[in-house]
Amino acid sequence: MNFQKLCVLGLGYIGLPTASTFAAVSGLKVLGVDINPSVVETLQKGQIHIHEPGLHRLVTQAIQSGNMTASTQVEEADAFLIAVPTPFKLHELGDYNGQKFKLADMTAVASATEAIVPHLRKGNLVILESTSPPRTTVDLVRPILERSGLKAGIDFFLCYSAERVLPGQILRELIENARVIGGVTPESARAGHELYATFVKGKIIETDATTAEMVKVMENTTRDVNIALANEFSRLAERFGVDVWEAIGLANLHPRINILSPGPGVGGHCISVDPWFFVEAAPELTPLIYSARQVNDSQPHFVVQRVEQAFQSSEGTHSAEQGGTSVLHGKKIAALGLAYKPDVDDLRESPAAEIVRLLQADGAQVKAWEPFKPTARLDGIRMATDLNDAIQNADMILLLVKHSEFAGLDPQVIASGTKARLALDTVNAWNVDEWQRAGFQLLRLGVHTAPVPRAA
Ligand code: SAJ
Repeated sequence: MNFQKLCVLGLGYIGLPTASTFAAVSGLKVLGVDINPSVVETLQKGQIHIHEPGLHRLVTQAIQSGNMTASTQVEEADAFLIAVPTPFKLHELGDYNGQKFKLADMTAVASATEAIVPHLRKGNLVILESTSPPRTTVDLVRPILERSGLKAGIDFFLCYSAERVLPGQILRELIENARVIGGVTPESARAGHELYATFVKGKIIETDATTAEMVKVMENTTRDVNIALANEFSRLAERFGVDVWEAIGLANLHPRINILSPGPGVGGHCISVDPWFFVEAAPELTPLIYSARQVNDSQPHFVVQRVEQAFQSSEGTHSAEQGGTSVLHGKKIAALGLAYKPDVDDLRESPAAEIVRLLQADGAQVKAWEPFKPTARLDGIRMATDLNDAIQNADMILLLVKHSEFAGLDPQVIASGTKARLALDTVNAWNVDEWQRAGFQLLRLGVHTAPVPRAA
C-alpha cells in the first residue's frame, strides 16, 4: 500500500511519540488530532505537554520538516490511528458475588472512532492502538466505522496493534520492540504491517484482532500478578524477620526465577488498569488476577501502616491510636516523589499520591516534593517548593519513588537540612549504614525492623 497521509487521534503518551516518529522517521505527512485545544496550541508553539526523554527534539524535528501538524479536527487520510485513553469508570463498579471490580470506560475510543466515520474512504486503513478489552475492535470499533456504509475487511482495512513501550524509553522501544498486528482479515493485518514497517525495526507479526488485544492485556496482567507476588513476599519477609531485597536477589540467582520488586503499589495508566479488562469480561474465570489487583491496590495502606509503626517504635508506644487519636496526628512527613514510577513525570494512578492522601486522612501534615512536576496541583496535596522545603521541618522522610536524584541523595547533606532523624524507604534506594552514619534511623519496606502485628 502507498501511505502518504496519516491521521493520529489522541496526542498523549503514546499518540504523540507515534505521530512524530511516523513524521520524522517514516517521512509520512501526519496530522495529529487531540480534542484538547491546549495540547494542540502547545504543539503549534513548538512545545510539548509531556515529559519523555528525546520527545521534544523529535516533535520539533517532525514539525519543522513540515511533515507534522496538529489540529482538533480529523481530516481525510490514507490511514487513521486511534491512541486515546481507556481508563476505568470513576463512579461505577461491577459486582460478582459481592466482589467489586472496575469497569473499562470506552467512551474515548468510541468517540474517536465516530470522528473518523465522515472521513473514511475506500482503501483506508484504521488501526486501534489503545489498550482495550478483547473484542473491542470487532464489537465496538467495526460497527461504528461501518456506519459510513463501507465494510471492514472489504472496503477498508481494520487492525488492532498495541504499543508496548515503556515510559522513559518510549522512543527507542517504539522502533525496536516487536509489534503484533491483528487484522479483522489477513489483508487488514498485512496493511497494518506495511504501515508500521516504515519505522519498526523489531519483528512484526500478523494475527487476528482479538488475539492481538488479548496479547496486550496478558502482558500487563502478567506484570501485575508478578508485582503482587513480590509485594506479598515483602509482607512475609517482615513477618519472618528477613530482608526481602536480599532474599529476592538470592532467589533470582536461580536461572528460571525472576521476581520483580515490591514497592508502594502499582500505578500508571496500564498495569493498574488493564487486568480489570479480563475481570470485567469474565469474573468467574479470573480469581487470581482479581486477587493480584487487590494486593497491589492495598499496598498504599500497607505503607501507611509501616509509617505508623515507625512512629510508634520511635516513640516507644504500642498502639496506632492514643486515646482515639492516630499516632500520625500532627506528624510532619516529607514525602519524596509523587510520580507513579521512577524518572517519569506521570502522576496518574500514582500509589505515592494515594499514600500521601491516606497519611493526611490520619492527621499527618505531609509536604510532597516531586522534582519531575514541581508545580503539580493534586487535590488536597500540599506541594513543597523544593527538596529543602519538604524536609526542613519534617519528623520523617518518606521515600516513595526511586527517582535517580533521590537514590543519589547524600544523607549527610540531608541531615544538615532537616530536623528529621527517622526515614522510611519504600523502594530500596538508600543504604542503611550510610544513613545511620548520618544520624538517621532508616527503615525499609520489606525489612523487619519492628514487630508486625498479626491480622486479627
Ligand atoms: N512496579 C513495581 N515493581 C516492579 C515493577 C514495577 O512495583 O518490579 C510498579 C511501578 O513502580 C509502577 C507500576 O508498577 O507503579 C507500573 O510500572 P511498569 O514500569 O511495570 O509499567 P508501565 O505501566 O510504565 O508500562 C507497562 C509496560 N508493560 C510491561 O512491562 C508488560 C509497557 O511495556 C507497556 O507498554 C505499558 O505498560 C502500557 O502502555 O501498557
